[in-house]
Amino acid sequence: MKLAQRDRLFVLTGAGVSAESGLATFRGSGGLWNGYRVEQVATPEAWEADPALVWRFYSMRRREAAAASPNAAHRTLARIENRLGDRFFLCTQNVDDLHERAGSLRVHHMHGSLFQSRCEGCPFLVADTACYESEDSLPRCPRCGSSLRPRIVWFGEIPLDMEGIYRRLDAAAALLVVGTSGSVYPAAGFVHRAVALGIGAMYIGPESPANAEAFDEIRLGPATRELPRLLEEIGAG
Ligand code: BV8
Repeated sequence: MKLAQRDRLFVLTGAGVSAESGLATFRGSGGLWNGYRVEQVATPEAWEADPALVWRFYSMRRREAAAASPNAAHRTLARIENRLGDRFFLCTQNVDDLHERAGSLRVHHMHGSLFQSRCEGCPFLVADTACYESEDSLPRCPRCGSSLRPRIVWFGEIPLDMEGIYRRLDAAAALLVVGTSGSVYPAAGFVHRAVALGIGAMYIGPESPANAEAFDEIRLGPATRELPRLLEEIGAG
């Protein structure tokens, strides 16, 4: 991947960049997500039907993410950002905070953030690391009394700041996609948008993604190996 002096880089990451930190990927666990089926827990319908179950699921994910550490993939992306500054933008599908804990500053969580909760009835939003494991401990909004939910974008909900994402993507000279199966939209469609605009697109991961045909280049391997190699190549060392 060649980046000229003023070129902007747009990076999209998925669950694969956190895999080597020990966090389960959706596909890796055979379509179950930490033992739950996605439609059981990551949809508004699931929340409507059983908020306690959904809070148990996200409480478990909070505990796992808090116990995990960033890996060399997260750290390498932070180094590339350090070198490129404002020419770098990281959009992640992940809801964990490992990119930030590795030093990334310019991170957008398009599917929300595990360590935030928001009110169902008003704009109240709060940083929240708590675990809610029993029916009678479900959190309520301190402002309006409505239920607090995980600040997560579920299936059927619109990802956060799509306008800002597309503005950044359209201004990039290169798109780097790392560790995502390319099965969830609209994230999986970013490469098609990029290529249609003449933006070069590279994928890094151990297996070809579902949208492989759209990429100019695919580097098969774990992100912790391939990203440091890319770092050398683009001279952001
Ligand atoms: C929406 C939060 C409308 C939950 C998540 C076409 C267009 C638009 C929408 C749709 C469409 N077709 C279908 C839809 C609807 C739906 C969808 O895409 N369904 C799929 C199942 C077909 N999309 C939606 O509902 C989205 N909303 O469309 O709104 C709209 C859109 C735009 C504008 C206006 C209106 C909302 C989707 C968000 C759902 N929430 N996350 C939570 O985390 O609890 S999605 C969730 O699943 C993740 O965030 C992630 O995005 C996805 C999992 O995917 P991956 O990250 O790719 O993980 P996966 O396990 O699949 O793959 C892991 C990869 O890592 C593998 O490839 C593996 O090889 C690789 N890997 C493993 N080890 C390593 C590695 N890579 C590197 N290194 C390693 N060591």
